[in-house]
Amino acid sequence: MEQKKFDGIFTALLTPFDKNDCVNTKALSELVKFNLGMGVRGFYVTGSTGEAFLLSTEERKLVMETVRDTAPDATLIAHIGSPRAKEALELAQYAKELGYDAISSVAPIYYKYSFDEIKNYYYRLADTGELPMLVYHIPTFSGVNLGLGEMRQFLCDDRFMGIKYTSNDFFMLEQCKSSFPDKIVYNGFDEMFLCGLSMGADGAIGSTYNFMADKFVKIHELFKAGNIAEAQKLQIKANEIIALLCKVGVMPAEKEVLNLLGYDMGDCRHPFSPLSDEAKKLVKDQILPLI
Ligand code: MN9
Repeated sequence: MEQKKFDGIFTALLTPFDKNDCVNTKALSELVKFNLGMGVRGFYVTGSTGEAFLLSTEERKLVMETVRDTAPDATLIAHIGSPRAKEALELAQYAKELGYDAISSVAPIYYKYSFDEIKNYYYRLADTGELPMLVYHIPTFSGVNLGLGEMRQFLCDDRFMGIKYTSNDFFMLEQCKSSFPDKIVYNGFDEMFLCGLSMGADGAIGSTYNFMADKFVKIHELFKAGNIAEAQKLQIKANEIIALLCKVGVMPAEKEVLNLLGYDMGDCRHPFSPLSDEAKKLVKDQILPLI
């Protein structure tokens, strides 16, 4: 596996919807181009941030295809995870057909599966997709908290390229990377990117990069150059913005930021609520000036 192709900053793309609640492919292409201009290495497509679990199979395919057509040279990772394993398998195959570089999945959610069942889910996806598999570790959302011993069982397997690591247990992140230095570990919480880097992360996948990837590309460069003081200043600046996004609701607020920047993102899909006028005002008056 080419390590270089997979390191750096990856935007966990938002999915824009039009007035009729359909995927807005024109706005999606524009968002992808804007992100390429900010220096991202590639995209994580139809993940949590892309509202994967609120999209139909056909919509997920449409998003995957639009991103591939707009950014054929970027490194593309398709999140194909689904509580319906059959859907995940179909999407794994589709990612391969489209020429994606890797696939990724959250652990199967809702039912309490045994670790053997979780392993079989991942193995079948990796074998069907015939692409490097990235385990998406996000215990607070998925309710599946794989431990170090379990994670090692994936990392020692040639079919698995690494982990998208969305947890603040940085000891475990370090242990995963130190045990398998050739595997890729992506930091998942943008507000803790610098912590992840200092414990061995190769890069990051995140939602706030949709409109401020340039800051994180810079943090990564500064870190690699050993300029930790400057990297820390930038992380703190980004965190001022992220704290406000959290106050409003991360994804709806991110879409509103982009709406104000001229990208037609619409709202997040029901059961997310549209932003109140008060929340819109906060985004405009407090977040926008910080970007
Ligand atoms: O993909 C994102 N995680 C979730 C990663 O959405 C659960 C992060 O980018 C967060 O949105 C971000 C704000 O907490 O770090």
